[in-house]
Amino acid sequence: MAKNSNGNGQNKDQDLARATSESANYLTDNQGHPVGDDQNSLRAGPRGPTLLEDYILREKIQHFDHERIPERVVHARGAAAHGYFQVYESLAEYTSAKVLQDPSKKTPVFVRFSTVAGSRGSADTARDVRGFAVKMYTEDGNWDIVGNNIPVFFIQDAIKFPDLIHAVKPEPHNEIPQAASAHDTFYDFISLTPESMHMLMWVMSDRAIPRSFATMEGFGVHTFRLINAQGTSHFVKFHWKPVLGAHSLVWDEAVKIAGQDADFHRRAMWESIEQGTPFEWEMGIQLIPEGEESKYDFDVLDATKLWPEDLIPVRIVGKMTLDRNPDNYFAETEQVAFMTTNIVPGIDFSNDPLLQGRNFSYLDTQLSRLGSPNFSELPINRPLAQVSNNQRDAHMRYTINKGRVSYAPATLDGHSPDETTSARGFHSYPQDVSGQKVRVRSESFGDHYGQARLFWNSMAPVEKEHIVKALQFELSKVETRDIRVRMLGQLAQINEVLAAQVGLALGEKVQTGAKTAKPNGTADSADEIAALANASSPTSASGGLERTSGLSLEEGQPQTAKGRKVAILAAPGVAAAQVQAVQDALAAEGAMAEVVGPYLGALGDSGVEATKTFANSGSVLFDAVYVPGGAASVAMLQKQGDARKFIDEAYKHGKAIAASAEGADLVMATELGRFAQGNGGAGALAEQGVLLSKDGAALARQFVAAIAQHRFRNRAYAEMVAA
Ligand code: HDD
Repeated sequence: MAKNSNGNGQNKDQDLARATSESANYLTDNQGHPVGDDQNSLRAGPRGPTLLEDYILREKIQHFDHERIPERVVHARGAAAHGYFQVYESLAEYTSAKVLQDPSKKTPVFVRFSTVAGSRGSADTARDVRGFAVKMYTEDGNWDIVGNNIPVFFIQDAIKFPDLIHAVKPEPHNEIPQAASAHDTFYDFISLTPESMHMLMWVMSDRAIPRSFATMEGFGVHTFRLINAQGTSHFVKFHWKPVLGAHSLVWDEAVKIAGQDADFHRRAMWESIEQGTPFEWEMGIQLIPEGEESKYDFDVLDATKLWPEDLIPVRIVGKMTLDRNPDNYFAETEQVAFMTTNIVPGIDFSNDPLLQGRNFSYLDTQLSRLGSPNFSELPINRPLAQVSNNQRDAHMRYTINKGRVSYAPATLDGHSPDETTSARGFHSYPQDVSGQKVRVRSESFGDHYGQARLFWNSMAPVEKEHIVKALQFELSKVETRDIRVRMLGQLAQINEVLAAQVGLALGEKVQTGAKTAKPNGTADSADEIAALANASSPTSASGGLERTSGLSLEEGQPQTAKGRKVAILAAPGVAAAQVQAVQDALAAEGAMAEVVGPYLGALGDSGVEATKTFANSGSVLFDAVYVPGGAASVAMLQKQGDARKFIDEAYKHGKAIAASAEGADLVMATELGRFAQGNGGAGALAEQGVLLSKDGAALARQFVAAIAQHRFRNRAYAEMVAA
């Protein structure tokens, strides 16, 4: 077959190297002219006016003036990394997609994580959905799974997307609030949109404040199809399960981190990859054979519904590893263009109306953001597969096509590329389609509360408490009472205990039904309501399940200290051997440690160096705290409010705390220590993940095990400690 090759099959690294201008070892302008002076503009005499002739000045300033491209209208803030995907065993039974067939093949990937509502400069830890966009450079062209860290969406039809986004974005008259859904326009829209209730439950849950990109699940959200070589179709949902388990921040941490380190998530990914610890996920699929979808009481085309894992298990089929940071944020992370239409032969769309609308939106948005249909030629977007067609020209054309044929059919020069009619070519699944042209929502999309209840029922008590607190926070920021009341009405449809608890913080009494009935028909104390909170609500659109696994973050997570970050609190006189011992124990488990001291650098002649200080970091940036012995070090830290607060705050947030030898004195000097005295002291603290011991080696082991538990929810004094 003749080809109009544009060289796209070249090695990607070579292409990238060609695209950089760093090869000259002297300064040039953009035309390659050597520059003799980059410090002074050309002027008429040392004190005279600048000359128009100064092409070097003009080119440099003009390029600068045009440095920004429009930020993404949603998902503006993001960070990305390179890596690869490998399937565990051939899925040829289900799909002819080559990327899912050969376990020996490593398919390069580029993955961008993002928040949705905030602009490019907003904080990483805002309460929000996270984008989880995967681009696989497969041999049959690029495959993008443009997903989120939540498996469902706010709306069922793409025509509502601009409304949803206008409602959640900062309000148009004063551009407040940034990166936050806690405001009137969002809840005005949501309270009038019952189909959003399931997604709202997810966004108010701990899922919306992930601990790290590495501890986030990813979901393709929509139902797609897998098609095998015989043309058999299965409906499929794609999942990414984090190898480290799914973990979240607590709200107080998320708020404080936004101030202490707005780049918390992107920094953690960058540093981990630089240190040689990749981020890893396993790919999972849920399958429903074509024709069997109607046996469920939810519609597989409805993006506000998930497929309960207890009904349709997730089969783990491969692994994705992110192990290389981008070289240049703009060229790669900012210019990467994801599109739901990037699928490969063996995978196909479903009729999900949200997906169908997205299939228009992404190409359109890339034309607007990147300014030319040639965005697909940018190094980060260019497929590794050959590109060969008769499309030509347009702004910023990179390819130099040869020959005179740019049309088909053609005989001249033998140059027109042939279609691939064989199995290799992309062929849409030949689904029967007929019907009237209508603008209607299918009745099968009509249940808006059943799966919201399934989610609520599936939460652990502490997760329910977090959802209630999140809604109390969000709705108390809504200034219009009518909207608040309307939201309580919606919440009552999901679970009246939930609505009543949220209502307490809003000064509203929520009528509760039979289950919570009081003589006056209301529930009016937090304790009374909490006692009822764990009763399950009846569900629908859930395949008959009242609850399902796969939704709670408190269940079934792998226990590992890998990737965790530990603060070692130290001052001059610290026992260096104890610091070393815990550092070794942590490193052996793949956890990281930093010494936090009163100042940077060598701590007296202890041989220990502080890499962080109480001025530039706080406990919220770490997963656990260790206090080594050394009488002088501990005596100094005991006098520092910041050091004591560090421990109290870590305690409040449920993090593992350990202290060896004299280090225990610092723990006992905190507010938590004072509560513990007289209440069982060190023994009672140990059960709560606060480990005080003289035996350094045993302590290090227990500490690592405690970190692996992620959080201790049984902290007796958590509410009392003020930090
Ligand atoms: Fe979208 C970006 C995910 C619905 C229109 N979307 C964008 C990104 C992700 C998602 C991860 C960022 C990609 C990147 O990192 O560059 N979007 C979703 C998911 C949805 C969804 C999981 C529902 C299941 N999106 C959705 C709809 C529309 C869009 C219904 C429009 C009809 N999304 C866009 C967009 C963006 C975008 C405006 C902004 C920048 C971009 O595409 O490249 O076209």
